[in-house]
Amino acid sequence: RLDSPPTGTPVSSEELSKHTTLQSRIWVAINGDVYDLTDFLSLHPGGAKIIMHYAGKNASKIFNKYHAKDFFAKFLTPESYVGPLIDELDEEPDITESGDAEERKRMMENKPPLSDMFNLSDFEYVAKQILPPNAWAYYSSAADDEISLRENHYAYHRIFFHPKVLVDVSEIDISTEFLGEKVDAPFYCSAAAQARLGNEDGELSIARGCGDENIIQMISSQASFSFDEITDAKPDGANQWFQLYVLPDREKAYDAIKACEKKDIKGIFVTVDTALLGRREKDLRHRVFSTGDGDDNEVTAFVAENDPIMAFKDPILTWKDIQKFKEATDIPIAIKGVQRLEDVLIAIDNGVSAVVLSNHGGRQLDFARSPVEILAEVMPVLRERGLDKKIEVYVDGGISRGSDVIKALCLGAKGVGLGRAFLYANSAYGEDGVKKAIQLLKSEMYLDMKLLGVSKIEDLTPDLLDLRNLYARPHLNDYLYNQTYEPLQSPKFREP
Ligand code: 173
Repeated sequence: RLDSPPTGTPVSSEELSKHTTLQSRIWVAINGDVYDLTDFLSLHPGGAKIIMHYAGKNASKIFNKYHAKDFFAKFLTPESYVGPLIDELDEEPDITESGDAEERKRMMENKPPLSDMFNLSDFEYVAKQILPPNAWAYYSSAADDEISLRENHYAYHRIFFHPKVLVDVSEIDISTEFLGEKVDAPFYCSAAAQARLGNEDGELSIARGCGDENIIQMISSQASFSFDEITDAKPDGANQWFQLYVLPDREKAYDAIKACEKKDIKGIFVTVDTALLGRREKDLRHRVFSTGDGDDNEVTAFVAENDPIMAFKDPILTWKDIQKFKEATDIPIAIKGVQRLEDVLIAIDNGVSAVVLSNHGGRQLDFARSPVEILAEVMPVLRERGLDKKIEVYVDGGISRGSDVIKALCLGAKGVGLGRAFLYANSAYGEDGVKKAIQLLKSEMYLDMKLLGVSKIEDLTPDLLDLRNLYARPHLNDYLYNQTYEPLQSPKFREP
């Protein structure tokens, strides 16, 4: 059951089945309770259509796959609780399920042992084979032509090293501090929604794996387990951050901040790049579902509505809100999704503790620049103005090697976040996979620091990098366009 108000009017399944239109209101049964989701339709990140599909029915199966039991408290108003369902009603099938489950099970049983994982891309490869198609589509997709997704990754390849020689590198220490907390390596698990799509234990096994390796887990606002379940899953002494999506109902944000205080969260990362969800077409194509009127040929895609009110996040979130959040708590407030120097300067003026230079893993505005490129622009200005100690600057997106982490740190980042890498490691191997992924990244860093002639994090400096090609962005293939483009023809010779 969800954490809902205790009272309400009992509802029969017959009564429930009458509420399938906007006029009669949209009622849905979830885990034995009935909710009026009419006002929530336009706020649902997965679109209104899927809710309409389950109107008047028992949606528990699909709901429980995507949402946690604190969903009611986090996203709905008390008025949306109708009451308990008084009779048994079969759960409707989950219409997002697709692909060959038997084949996936076989692949899962025969997957390579963890000892065969040599780098983070190996986890991605295995995850791609074993994930249900909808989960792979959701995790891997990015906005539009996925230019930013790929640019995030490739940008690191345009930076080379200037290693030092003949320095004592007998002891390497890659530990550092994030917002005042000791961490064993300068990277963290960034927030990503719906970890349970790929693994039954979802965010819980990520919490355990990160905690054991003393790496911070940033908990998603859209996690598939409740905030309490995830904070309770972390081992003693481990630290967590919280990623906050601010909804039009501001009270929910303050409730979340209070919950963070109770659970000793060490940083609140307000995400500011998501006034509307980006269009991730691989994902949208996979969300095609049967309308179920006995006609399986009729398929509809529930596309992120173009309707301006289809705003999951609040489009009028401003710096004033950030000030208020700061006043409401002693937990450090950070801004996630900053994409220009000017905004870093405003963040400093507003006294925020940290910014994450991020384009949301390429999932929001396509052609947003790669965070590492922005970092290279931002840090020299902060240093020149004596502001570089006033704020912690993090980057996320495109990181897959220890050398990527080192490059970002040389430029002046405090740390880097990885999102998909953790989803993939967790989907394929659970907690052990999460730990192995962290260990691989740590050991890559350890080795690369030795070869770079640097023994501790503070000694990673910009002079160790060759940045000459950083801005020489290569052309990234537009696959969709190229598939249909008909090349121009050269002049033809006459047949002899
Ligand atoms: O990137 C995402 O998919 C994301 O940020 C999100 C937002 C709302 C609900 C689920 C995921």
